[in-house]
Amino acid sequence: MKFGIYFAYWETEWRGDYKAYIEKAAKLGFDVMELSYAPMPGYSEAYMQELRACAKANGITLTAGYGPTADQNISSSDPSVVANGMAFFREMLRRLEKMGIRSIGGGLYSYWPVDYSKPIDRERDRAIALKNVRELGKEALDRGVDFCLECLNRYEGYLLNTAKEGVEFVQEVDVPSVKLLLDTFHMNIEEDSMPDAILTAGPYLRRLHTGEANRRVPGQGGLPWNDIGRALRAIDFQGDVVMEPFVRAGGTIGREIKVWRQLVDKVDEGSLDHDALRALQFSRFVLGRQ
Ligand SMILES: [Mn+2]
Repeated sequence: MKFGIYFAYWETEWRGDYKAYIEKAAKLGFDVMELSYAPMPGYSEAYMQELRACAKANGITLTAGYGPTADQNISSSDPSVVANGMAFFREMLRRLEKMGIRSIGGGLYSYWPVDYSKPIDRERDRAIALKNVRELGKEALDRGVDFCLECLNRYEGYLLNTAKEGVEFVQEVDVPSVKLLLDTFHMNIEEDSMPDAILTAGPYLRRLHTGEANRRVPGQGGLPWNDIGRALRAIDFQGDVVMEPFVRAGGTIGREIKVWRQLVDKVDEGSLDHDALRALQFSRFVLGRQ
């Protein structure tokens, strides 16, 4: 089990000084730094190499997350939207390989946040997503990238809400690079039992996002972390446990994640770093027993 954190914890926009975050992750003792893919289409080839070298020099594994926009939706019934999305993802896979990022996760099979003012045709969209995820999964396999489908709560997604639905989908896709990303925040809304969901995901689980029910850092709320840890050890989880706390209101992140109030007393960098370090120590002990 490797332990990481999502850079967005410190930010209110989906971008930042990624080299500084890699150095911060190393300094705090993390194994993994998760970055948003959002700014990466604009990176030069030279900068992508620099990012890769920076991670290597700091002993940090990079992972990436992304929420496709409505015009990148590969489950759309509009073929021109799908064509745009497929081209976007092909370029993404090329860039990830270049940066040495071996794992991309999120609601990659749909778009985010979903506009629920429009009608939803779940079966139709699922079939379209299945075909296109399979095609991209083969390309991801060639690039050495794992394509991790995140199961999202009902308010943020409608195709994969539970681990069981995720496993059924991934089994139908049947390409080894296509795996699952579970997130304790979403599981807390959708699953009967978090440990059972982890056992259900079993070998398909590649990444686990962690955070309390209100998205504070692990250890500052009431989720069943001991049971979650037992389940991870029962499936011999070798993937990445990435905490994904959101505690700051404001900006695009505050609006899209719906953080309407500051969830901690202090959000200065030192206080956030301190909470992250405590949560890392808690996670290594309770989940990884290291
Ligand atoms: Mn997540």
